[in-house]
Amino acid sequence: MVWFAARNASVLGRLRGAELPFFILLLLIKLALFDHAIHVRNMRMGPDDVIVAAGTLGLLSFWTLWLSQRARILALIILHLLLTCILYADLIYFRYFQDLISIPVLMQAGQIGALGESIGSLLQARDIWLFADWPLLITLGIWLLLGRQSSRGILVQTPQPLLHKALLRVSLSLIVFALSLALVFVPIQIAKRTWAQGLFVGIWWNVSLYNVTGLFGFHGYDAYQYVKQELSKSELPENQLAETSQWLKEHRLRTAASMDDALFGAYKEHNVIMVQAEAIQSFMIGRTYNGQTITPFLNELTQASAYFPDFYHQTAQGRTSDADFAAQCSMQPLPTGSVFIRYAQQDYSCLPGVLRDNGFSTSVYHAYDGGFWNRNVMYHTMGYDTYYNRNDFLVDEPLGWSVGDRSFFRQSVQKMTAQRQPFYSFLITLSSHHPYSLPASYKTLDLGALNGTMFGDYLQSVHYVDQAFRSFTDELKTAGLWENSIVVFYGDHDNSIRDWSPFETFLGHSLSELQRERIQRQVPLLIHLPDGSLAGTYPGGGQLDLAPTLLHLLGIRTEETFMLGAPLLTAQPLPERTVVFRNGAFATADRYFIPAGDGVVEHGTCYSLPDGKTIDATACGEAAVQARAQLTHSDRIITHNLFPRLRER
Ligand code: GP9
Ligand code: MN
Repeated sequence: MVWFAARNASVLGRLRGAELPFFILLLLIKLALFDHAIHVRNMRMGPDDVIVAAGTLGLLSFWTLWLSQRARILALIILHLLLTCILYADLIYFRYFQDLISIPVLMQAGQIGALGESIGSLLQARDIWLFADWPLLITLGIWLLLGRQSSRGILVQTPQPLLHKALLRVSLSLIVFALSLALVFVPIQIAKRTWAQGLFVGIWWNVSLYNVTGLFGFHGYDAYQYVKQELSKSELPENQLAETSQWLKEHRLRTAASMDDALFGAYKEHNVIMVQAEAIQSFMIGRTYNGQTITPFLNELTQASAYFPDFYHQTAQGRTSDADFAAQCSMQPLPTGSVFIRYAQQDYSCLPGVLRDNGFSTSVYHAYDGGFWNRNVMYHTMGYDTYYNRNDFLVDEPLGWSVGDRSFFRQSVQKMTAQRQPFYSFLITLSSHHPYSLPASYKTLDLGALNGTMFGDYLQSVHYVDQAFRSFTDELKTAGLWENSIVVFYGDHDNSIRDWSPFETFLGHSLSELQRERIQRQVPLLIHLPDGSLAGTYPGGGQLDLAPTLLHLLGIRTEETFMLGAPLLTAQPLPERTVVFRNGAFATADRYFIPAGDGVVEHGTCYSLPDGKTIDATACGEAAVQARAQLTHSDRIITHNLFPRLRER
């Protein structure tokens, strides 16, 4: 033993200074193993990522250079064990949630708890490689701890005076710190200016951040964001709270439907099945091109449903997640980023939570990675009992990002039949996602000049979704759910195709600026009521109106909910509605307003509808001020989490 200690001590003595690079190298290998194990599409650890990762490890460990060699080795061993544990926890979490552990996740006990039953299936034999070095490192650590006397002489054998030694250590650590900082920030800055523009502003997925910052960089950034948000959580001053509370009261008076309305509670305790369809716009509903009907089933269903041809999406940078938030919570999305990511832990009153409080079982279905758009966290906050994500679907029809919508719908109905009734089921489709590339066998339309273009592929995808939706309704009928459910179908946002010439080819005429603006904003909305009643065409409406519409039909009061929209189906018509867009634009039945870049109302463009003529901006002035107020107060309520304080008032 003495021989072993002395021999090893002398080896360590000779390796003086090599322990830090060795620590970094070992962890780089583990990070590469981690990257390989999570295997994210289109993301592989490249040379840039290795540089950033080495830099982060340098930042995590530079301070050990202040210590004596013995203490330093011990500190590095402990750090190494700790980082391996974090890395492994992330790996297990990723296998289940397709996401990385963030601080909000740690705060939601239920999230990690969900792993409980499946933990066995998440552990894999090859993970042993992550721990292969542990026996050696732990033995070395124990030996260093126990072998104090024998090792001290060899390891800390330095003739220099104390001050000189301290100066040397501090300077060396500063050099390592500065170098590590450069290794982290230079590649990230380059990425931010080139291919990852806007990444830190509009984060849509922790994994995309990881792709640039590396694993420990991600955790560092996540902790920084969390602390920053906590520190900036100033209480909104009482006078501003009173102002928002007052605005909310007046807004409700303007928009609330009467509880005495004949449709209030007309469909009490019916199931609600709501489908948010990826990138489905309104312009091709009811249209044919080259003798082909794009959406035969939706066209048919418009006849049997309450159909809103002028319905608008109200999304911003958060895209699908904004549509989801607007529809479920009836609040405005944020000007930058997504509410799902930035404020996933506020005390919202959204449709699923309200329905759950009223005895409904609530579930959400989306066959993609659970962590995308931070859904794991947000769906818990919103009040869903169950979130069925990609893990819960069999990919028996591989298509695009995941399983095809047809199979997604079929498997969702199977799950739905097991739900306790009344239930609320929210389904988010995916097959018609940009860039709309489908296998040849799925392209069943002959679109002439548009064949092979992205716009043509978009129409093919929409046609596929239309057919998938038909089979969904057939399956609902077979399962006996069609007759006792309100079925809602709406589009989440536009198709991101910015070249207008194929739109004009398809529609057969050129498009004015206003027509383009409206085409880009209009998504279809169909509400099918169990008995097919209220079928017909209705004006206006936006995504913020969806939750209030359903609550009205189900006979659930909305005063406590902070919902900013208004019911679309009422027996007594409501006063005129303004659909407010995130950039301050708005639409009413007879006006459409596009604000100027400088935000001055008079500099904006006011159109009259339906003729589309430009009129004096003052004709839109009052509604433009109201629109801005809605955005300001919605932001205030979300960012300051005013829900509990407003409820108390
Ligand atoms: C992925 C899907 C797409 O889960 O919701 O989101 P998008 O890119 O449309 O915002
Ligand atoms: Mn989308």
